[in-house]
Formats: sequence, structure tokens, C-alpha cells
Amino acid sequence: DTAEQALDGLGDVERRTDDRPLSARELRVGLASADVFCPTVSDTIDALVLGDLDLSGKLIANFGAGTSHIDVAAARAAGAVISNTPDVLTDCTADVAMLLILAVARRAGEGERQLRAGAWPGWHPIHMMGKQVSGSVLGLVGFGRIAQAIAQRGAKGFGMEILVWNRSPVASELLAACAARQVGTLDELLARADFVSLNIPGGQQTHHLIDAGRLQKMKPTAFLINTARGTVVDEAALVQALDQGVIAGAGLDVFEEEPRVHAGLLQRENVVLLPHLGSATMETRVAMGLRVAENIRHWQAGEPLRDPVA
Ligand code: 8YV
Repeated sequence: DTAEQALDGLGDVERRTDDRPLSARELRVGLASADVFCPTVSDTIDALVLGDLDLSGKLIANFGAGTSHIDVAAARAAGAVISNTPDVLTDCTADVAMLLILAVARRAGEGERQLRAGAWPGWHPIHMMGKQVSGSVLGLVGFGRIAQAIAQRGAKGFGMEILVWNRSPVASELLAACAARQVGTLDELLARADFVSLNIPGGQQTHHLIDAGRLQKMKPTAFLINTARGTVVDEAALVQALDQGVIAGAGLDVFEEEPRVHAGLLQRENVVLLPHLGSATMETRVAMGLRVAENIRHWQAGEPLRDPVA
């Protein structure tokens, strides 16, 4: 309610009436008619949608941190300014990364499915044995806010050794605060980690960063964890790697073409699949809504945006 009230106080608000993503046409109409448009990750605002729209002076206030569903350059060229909602979903998303690590390593989904199916044979010394998370090596691809929060959880909560690969050097104080060590190459991280956790934005630059070749670099006992964007992983190559035992399993909260999920993943026991719920707690979604409202207030007052997307 607090987020709804905050929005109501800002002007005439037209709300969506259902959960489905907006069509290209609906997006165009929304962008053309409103001063402020608030898309979600499901709303693809690409050059085709933007076309020749004039968005001068308008605000696209994204409900979420990641903006790879928006062609930011094209939207800015059309005259819009863009904001997002970082920070407020950091802890929530890091929690889900840990959830995926634990669930896939300790075979939680598989075990629960067996039990619910009435197929639990009873306790046995080697029944449903998994991989020990405590004391293992956690490799973080990218070291933004969410990765740092995962590092804290892994190091402090589970005594994990934390390795980081990042495109640019990370300040030594920041690494020390997270008990993390930066490695020189992505391949080095892939070769050493028991869990490879992806924490980089989507978009062209990171498209299929984790492809068949990179999966081959991982240990056959290692798990891939993705709470970032589905496009970072070549999903077909991942399925093939799982089929061939190239890696031990995967925990995924995001997919290449949401809400479609590769059929080869759905069949497998050694993957944990979540429906993009990294930030899905009431506390976090309210905080995201309030952050959208804050950005709108700044824009209305002619002040610099709270969270500008450049
Ligand atoms: C959001 C996310 O739920 O913020 C992000 O980047 O991926 C999710 O946590 C989503 O973006 C909502 O639009």
C-alpha cells in the first residue's frame, strides 16, 4: 500500500490490469501518451518499439535494477531519461543465489520430488548425497552490489573461499571487506570454483558469455548459478553440458526467453529452476516501488534523478 500511495500522490496513475507483458503496440501507446512510463523486465523496449517516437522530457522509470530489456541508447536518443531501482533488491537477490547454491548442491528439489512421489526408500548411508557447500570455493563473475552481498554470505555464513572475476580491477579494500580475491581471467575462475555465480548485466556485451567452451572450463563437479540475466548463458549449450556430464548441475532464476524454459532443463534432476523471483519479497518489492516514486519526484522537481541510467 505504501508504494501505491506514493505513486498516487504523484499524478494521474494508469495501472496495468493483468500480469502479462505489454505488446509492442501497447508499449508504444504507453510511451507516447504518458509523461512517465514504468516498465518491468518483461517489457521489451527496443528500437522497433521506439521507432520514431518523440520522448522529449519524458521519464522511463524502470521497476527493477537491470535495464537490458530497454534499448537505453535509442530511448535516450528519442529524448527520454531513464531511472532504475538499484540497492533495494541487493540482499533479496543475494539470498536467492544462496538458496540456489544450497538447493542444487544438496539436491533439495530432487529430494522433495522423490518424497512427495512416495518414492523415498527410507534413510540409507548413501541416499541423496550432495556436495558440501561449507568450505567450498565460490566464484563470482562480476563484483557489483549483489555479488558483494553473495560474497559476504558465502564467506561469513558458509566459510567459503571467494574468488572474483571482474572486467576492471576491484579496490583491495572492497575485496578485503568481502574476504574475496580477484583472479586474472574468467577461465581461471571457472577452473577453480565449485560454484560459479553470475552477477553481470544482460545485453549484447555479455550475451552468451557462458557458452560451450566456457562450460568446458568448469570442473565436472561444479555448479552454475544464475541470478543475473538468462542471456548471459547459452541455454542450449548448458543443456548439452549437463547431458554430457561436463558440469554437475545448475541453479537458475533467469532464462534466455522468459517465461519459456528450455525443455532439456525441465527434464533434469540436477537443476533447480525458479521463476525469476530474485527480488520477490513484499519488503523488497515495496522498496522498489518507493524507489520508482522517488525517481519520479526528482524528475518532477527538475532535479537530477536519484538513479539515472546512462
Ligand atoms: C525484478 C530483476 O523483479 O531488478 C532486476 O533487475 O531482475 C528483478 O529482480 C525485475 O527487474 C522487475 O522488473
